[in-house]
Amino acid sequence: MHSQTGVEIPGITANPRVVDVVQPLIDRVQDLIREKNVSYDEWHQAIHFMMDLANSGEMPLLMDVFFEATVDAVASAASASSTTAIEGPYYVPGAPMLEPPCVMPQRPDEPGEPLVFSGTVKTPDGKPIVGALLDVWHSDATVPGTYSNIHPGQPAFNLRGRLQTDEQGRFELRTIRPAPYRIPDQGPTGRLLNALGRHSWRPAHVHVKLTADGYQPLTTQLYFQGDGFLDSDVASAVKDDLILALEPAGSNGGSHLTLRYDFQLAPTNH
Ligand code: MBD
Ligand code: FE
Repeated sequence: MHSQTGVEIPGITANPRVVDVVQPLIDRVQDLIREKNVSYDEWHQAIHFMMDLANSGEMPLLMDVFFEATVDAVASAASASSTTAIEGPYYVPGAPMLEPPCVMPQRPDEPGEPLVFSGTVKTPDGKPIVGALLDVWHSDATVPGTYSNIHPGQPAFNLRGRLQTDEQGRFELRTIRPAPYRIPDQGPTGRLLNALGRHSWRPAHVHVKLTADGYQPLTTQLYFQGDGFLDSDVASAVKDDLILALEPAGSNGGSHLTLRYDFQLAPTNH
């Protein structure tokens, strides 16, 4: 019933992993075409959709929305670090290096509630990791949120920054509270979500990529208690222990929200 695999033909070099993973994928699509009686018209629509997707630049977005959480689940099962989450399509390397007191690059009139994000980076047995590098990025506070370097309207690297832990493994970053994010609805990803009867929102989140010499890198996201999209994230990337309380705090006449999180990095195995 299924295509032949593993036949040795001169000049053809099978990749065993492709045979193992991609061949069953093809087989399952063939099964579905039969099972659902997919018509020629639908077949041509599918081809047009793939062409649109490639031309729109949304391929990484669609892949992350539908599949990255599953890749993360497989990867995190093998890790002793603290809870991971997907990277998503909007990480940009080379964000400004910040020095204490660390303030996220932002416009003079940046909208949004002031937020102080602080915590520690430690080993699983509680030793501080000095000089760990946190690469932090998040949307602005307009609803839906937008990302610098991706959506027009913000200066390059707005709300993107890198900072290091101090001698006690601590970090602190002053920024603003991001808004929930909505997948653009004019593009192929948004149109597909609509046709699936699914909304296109992600809960508000702060992305973090953590690296330190001798430790496994960690990619995660932090979410805020009370967000209306925690239970229906379009990217299925929310994990309970990444949902944090935003506590009000005040100092020197100013007031802000605080977000606290303690990360753990497992050592690299050599
Ligand atoms: C995002 O900001 C995001 O984090 C993911 C996973 C998908 C689309 C936009
Ligand atoms: Fe995001």
